[in-house]
Amino acid sequence: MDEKTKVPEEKKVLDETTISLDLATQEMYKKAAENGLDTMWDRKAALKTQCGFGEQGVCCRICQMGPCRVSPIPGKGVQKGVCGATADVIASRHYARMVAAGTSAHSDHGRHIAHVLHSIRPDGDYKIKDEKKLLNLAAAWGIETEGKDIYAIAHELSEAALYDFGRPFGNMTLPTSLPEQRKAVWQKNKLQPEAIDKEVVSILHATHMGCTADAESMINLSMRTSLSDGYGGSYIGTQFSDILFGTPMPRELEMNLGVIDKGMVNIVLHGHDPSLSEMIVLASEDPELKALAKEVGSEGINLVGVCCTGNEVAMRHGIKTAGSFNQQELCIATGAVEAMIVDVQCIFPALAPLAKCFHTKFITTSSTARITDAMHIEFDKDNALECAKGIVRVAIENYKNRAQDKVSIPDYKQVSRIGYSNEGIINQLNLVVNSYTHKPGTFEPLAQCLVSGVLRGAAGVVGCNNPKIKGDSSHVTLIKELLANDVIVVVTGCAAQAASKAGLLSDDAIKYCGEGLRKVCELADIPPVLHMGSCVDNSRILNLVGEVAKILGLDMSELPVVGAAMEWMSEKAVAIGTYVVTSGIDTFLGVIPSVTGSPEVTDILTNRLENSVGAKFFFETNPEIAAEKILARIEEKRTHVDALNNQRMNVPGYDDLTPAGF
Ligand code: SF4
Ligand code: MSK
Repeated sequence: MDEKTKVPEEKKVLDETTISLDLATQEMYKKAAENGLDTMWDRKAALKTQCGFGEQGVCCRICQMGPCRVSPIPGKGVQKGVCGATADVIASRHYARMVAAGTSAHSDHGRHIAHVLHSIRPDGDYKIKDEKKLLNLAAAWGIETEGKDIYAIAHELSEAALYDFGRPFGNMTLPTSLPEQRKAVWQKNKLQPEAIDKEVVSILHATHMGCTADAESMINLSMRTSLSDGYGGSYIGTQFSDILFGTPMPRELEMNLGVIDKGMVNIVLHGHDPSLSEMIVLASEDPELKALAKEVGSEGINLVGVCCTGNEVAMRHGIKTAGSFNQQELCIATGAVEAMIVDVQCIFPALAPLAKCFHTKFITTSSTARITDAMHIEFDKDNALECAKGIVRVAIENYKNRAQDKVSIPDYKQVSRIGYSNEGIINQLNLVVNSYTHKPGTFEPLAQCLVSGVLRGAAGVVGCNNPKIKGDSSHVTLIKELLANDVIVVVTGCAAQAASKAGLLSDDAIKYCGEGLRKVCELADIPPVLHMGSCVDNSRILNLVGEVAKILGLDMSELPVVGAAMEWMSEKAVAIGTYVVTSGIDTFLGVIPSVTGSPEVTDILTNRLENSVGAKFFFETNPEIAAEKILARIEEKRTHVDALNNQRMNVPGYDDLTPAGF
């Protein structure tokens, strides 16, 4: 066993029931730990007490006069760094840098997809799968499409979007779903993003030693930068992926570690960028490779996903999901994985030494995420399918090296309904359109359910797992409380996988719902928790909220909707939370961000932002209390839709104005 992977002898195996709600995770952790393997929970425990200064955001190492650790208590201890930066300056700069890194990750992903769109040709590996979306987006970017070849339009669109990354003048293109009232709020507060790369560069400049030293200005810059993620990089990543790989539609599949198949060549896809995983999916269907898988003695090729790549291929192809962020190591620990293929983001460096304890090939494919001790096969988008076939071949040929006596796969998998892109949701809503709405193909029925109060509100529960919290428990507890109170829930990222494992993406979950939500689910034939995709697909949620606000003539901040990231860990989550709040949607964080050493920054985020953008952050680690606060906030925000409902009730023929069945 690799020395780097061994659990030190004096370290004891943790009580598995404390690490995760999920039984498959508990079982696999226990086996891994008993076999001397080291996983995220063991490493978290080994850190013992984590650094309090870092935790509160008051340690600065921005220049080499530091690091400077200042006191988080006003008036007590050292109050300033060498340059005179206070806790407020240090914590706000730290926050801004998290937003910059998160925005960079999503936006670089979006840029890569835009480059793939630019490279397509009729005889190439990548094709146009959603022509309608291509034309709609081309119109939004002001591109003339009449009489033009579809590939020429795609190239023009990708160039226009790539221009928005470095636009030298003016402002980047914003989605058409954005209500005018929201744009006005941004204009008033100088929050309109100029260009995606420019925002990241500018905020890094502003956080450089000797620049912005004012917490409020720093948070404002953070908001502007985050918008270039949600409405720029992530939006491009999602929409252009739909053009290239297809817009997801509802489907059923199985999730959890039990989808790893003892008799097959198991290939785990992990990361975020679908341009790689799409080609691996195609390669795994290649007749020659399928035959090779049989020749080596297996029953075939079993592709499974993890984290957001898992979400991408699940939503578009029904590829089973083996797990979320906190199960990445456990996949390898089953001993049945021939290859784990990764691209970018959320990939533990620990996977490389862990893979060496088994026969697993841990294959990195991107120069953005090279990892020591991994096998590296650079993915070439211009020779994509051949490259993907080569990677799949490595996995198949590795099957013979599997030690069957090391194989242990927890027998847990959950059937889930997924694939609720905005278009997928609208298709379902068409089932409840009646004579009043007359608008099939819109979110009108959903908007009217919110107005009538059949649904009290809607919540986006998103984000990661974090070993500071018993895995999945906060996501699941919060979601169940919301369902019981007629709040419909949409999920993305690892929160979606948590919901899936807990059976919440199924019709069976209707048993957790209040009366109104139950009716909506039955009529629209949907589960009460809708899987909308990966982390970049939070941009789908922004579009959904924007469209509903436009239908009702309201600002996004006037809708009874909230966001929640109860187990977040990533800088991307900070960018997401910031653009959600800047969009006018309250956001609940179940892991406290590293800003509490500054009362000023904490006050801005959890209080004062409401004055400028109509929403704020709530820091609440207890999911039950978070649910209570969310419900109270939703009722507060219902004032605007209640007013619309009162107007509606005074309209003659009111009875006809209710969506069918309500
Ligand atoms: Fe210390 Fe100021 Fe340098 Fe930060 S920027 S490390 S507070 S001297
Ligand atoms: S993968 S960012 S752990 S949601 Fe998008 Fe999951 Fe969070 Fe990574």
